[in-house]
Amino acid sequence: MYASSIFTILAAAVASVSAVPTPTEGNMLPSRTFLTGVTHSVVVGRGGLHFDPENVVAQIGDTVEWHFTAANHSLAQSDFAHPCKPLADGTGFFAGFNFVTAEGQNPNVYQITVVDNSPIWYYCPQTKGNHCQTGPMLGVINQDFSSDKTLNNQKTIAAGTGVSIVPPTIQGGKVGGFQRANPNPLSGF
Ligand SMILES: [Cu+2]
Repeated sequence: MYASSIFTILAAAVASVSAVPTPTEGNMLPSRTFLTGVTHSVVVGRGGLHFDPENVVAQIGDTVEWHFTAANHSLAQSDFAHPCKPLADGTGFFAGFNFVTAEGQNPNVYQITVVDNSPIWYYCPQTKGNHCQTGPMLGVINQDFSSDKTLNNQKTIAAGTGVSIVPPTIQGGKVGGFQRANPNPLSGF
């Protein structure tokens, strides 16, 4: 009688536990698209001729923000196949060479807003030292990871492009007139 009661209690307990929904069966959240407003910081020139991180995954509505360390870097939008060359005149972004700094980081940042899920390729058009080719100083936002259009493959293309083309016009993006906190505790400034 006693043993039977225990069994009944245990059985009830097991049933109770198994009735609890488990979160390990997959993400049951409905698919949603919304503006997240997240800011992704990229350090320009950290550790040499590089963008850090050089590969950013961002949602529509997010901001990507570049912080410029010492030296005279910039960034300009390109496409995968032409890594050290701007998009056609009037399209894409070019930050200009307005972020030179002797030490630390420039007080201004450059920002763009992600408006769709297409990959955004960009490079540093500094021709003194051929940053695009020798870094190679290349970056991408929302690379298609199922494609062979990868940043590593673009670097191979960049190596054979000769001299970078500096865009004729500063356009796209915006300059933040203030310095945010160090975006990367490992960046050394
Ligand atoms: Cu550069």
